[in-house]
Amino acid sequence: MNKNLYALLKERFNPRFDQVFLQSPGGSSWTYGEMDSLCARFARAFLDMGVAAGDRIVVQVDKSPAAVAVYLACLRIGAVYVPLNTSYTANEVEFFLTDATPAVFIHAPERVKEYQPLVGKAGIRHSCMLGTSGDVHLWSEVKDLAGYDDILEATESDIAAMLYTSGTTGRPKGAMLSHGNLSSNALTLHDYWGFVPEDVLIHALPVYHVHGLFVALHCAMLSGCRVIFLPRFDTGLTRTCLPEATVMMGVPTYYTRLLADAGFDASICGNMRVFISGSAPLSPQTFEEFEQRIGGKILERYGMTETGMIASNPLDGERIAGTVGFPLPGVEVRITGNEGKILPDGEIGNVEVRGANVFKGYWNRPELGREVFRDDGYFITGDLGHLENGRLTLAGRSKDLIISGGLNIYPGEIEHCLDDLPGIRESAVIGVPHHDFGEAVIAVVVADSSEALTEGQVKEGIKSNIAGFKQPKRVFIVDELPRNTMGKVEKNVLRERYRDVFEV
Ligand code: MCA
Ligand code: AMP
Repeated sequence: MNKNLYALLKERFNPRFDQVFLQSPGGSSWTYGEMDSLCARFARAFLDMGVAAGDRIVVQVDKSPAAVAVYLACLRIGAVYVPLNTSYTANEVEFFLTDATPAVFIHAPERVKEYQPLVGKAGIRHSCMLGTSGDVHLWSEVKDLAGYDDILEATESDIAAMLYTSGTTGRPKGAMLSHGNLSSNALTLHDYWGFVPEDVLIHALPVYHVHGLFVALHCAMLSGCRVIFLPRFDTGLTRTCLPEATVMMGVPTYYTRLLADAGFDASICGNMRVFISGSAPLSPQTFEEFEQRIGGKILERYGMTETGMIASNPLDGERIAGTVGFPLPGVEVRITGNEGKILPDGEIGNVEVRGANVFKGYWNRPELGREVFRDDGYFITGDLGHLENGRLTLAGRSKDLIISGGLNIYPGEIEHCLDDLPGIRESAVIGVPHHDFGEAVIAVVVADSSEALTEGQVKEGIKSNIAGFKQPKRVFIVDELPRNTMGKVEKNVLRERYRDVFEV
């Protein structure tokens, strides 16, 4: 049997071929049948370019129905889909191109000047432009093509997508997710959250991360439901779409922003059956404020790029603030001490996960894969937590990670960038509480004694090298960094010192 994820999705949405799949707030829409046909034409275009199964297609484009069709076309022909955050700079993209060695690179038309030299340097056979509206660039090229209507035979372990996730040290690494990984997680979530064809999902998330691309779209496609496809999260627009919606998925920032809007109240949520939150911790205050205002509880779940979704609060049972619920069916979770010994209920330790959802390893980095897997197949997530009566509660991270507005930022990457700037001797990057993003990045730097350094100079110095969301929102210049007796920078001291920089 064909284990290609697209075969599964298509089998499920087939009875609803004429129904609307993606609907933009402006009124234009794509039915499931139209999306299948566009996907078939992109698939044909890629085959004509010589793309073979297992070849990577790197895609950095704005959110649009065509971006979704490109993803589905990659699945269809067994190519490996590699989406990139649109805010990555050319410097960051160069690394991804060199690492992934794609057969095709698809980018936004506005960035052609920046990317032309990179494409030549990386020796990429085909680069194409894809904008958000029809009839130009790749859209026009596929318009009159005869679609590739087949779906390439794939096994469960064939790689469907590769998503870059930053390492605690060094450069990001590509997590390889197979057709089996994605299918198993999609089926589980679809059933666990009770998706039905009558659902209407508000989709305001970007489509280059697990949350917006896999979790949201796969649940919708398995049920054949309608998706209100917003170009980005906007509080006012989301509010106007709520009355006709039944499900929303978002990062905690979406909910804090909605709650800050006086027009967000129970009267516009009459059809809503569930609000789902994930990617970052949902604060108990937001959970409670939401319950008081709307009369229902946000359903919080927990996942990772490498594993898809791991645990979820129940659809029907009790949802508890500050917990991420029960391990999903088919997903095993255990808590271990530092030597790998399994800890009893209630004790905090490493969260480890095993199941059909867990990724196949890091692209070209087998040694890193070995570090994060136990011999019995459990994956060490880098998150800390405890289990109590089957429920998982997270208690921070052993990995040095900042999550800002649902986006992951590894301090090491920013510190390398800062340390390369003239006038900086050393730096420490930390996350501190932020009223909108949950956590915000700040940098504490030590200047070379001879130089008079300003916050503005430091910010300007790294601007073109790293994506906007990673850039420190404040920079503090100090004489020295606090260190422990081993000489290690005491980031907890810095976090305490700067905890009130932003109004929370
Ligand atoms: C934008 N900016 C940010 C962020 N986003 N700064 C810190 N953290 C952010 N998340 C900065 C920009 O660089 C810019 O800075 C300024 O804010 C305005 O940018 P804009 O794009 O207009 O911001 P926005 O539209 O308000 O976006 C904020 C957002 C967005 C809506 C929270 O970041 C978002 O949709 N986040 C969701 C990310 C997501 O999908 N996460 C799931 C990952 P300047 O003004 O200085 O230029 S998947 C995952 O984590 C796992 C698997 C899971 O469990 O789901
Ligand atoms: P990513 O590397 O983008 O896949 O992000 C995965 C990380 O996001 C996890 O390892 C957690 O640290 C964090 N995360 C995801 N969902 C939650 C949640 N509900 N609560 C707390 N942290 C979360």
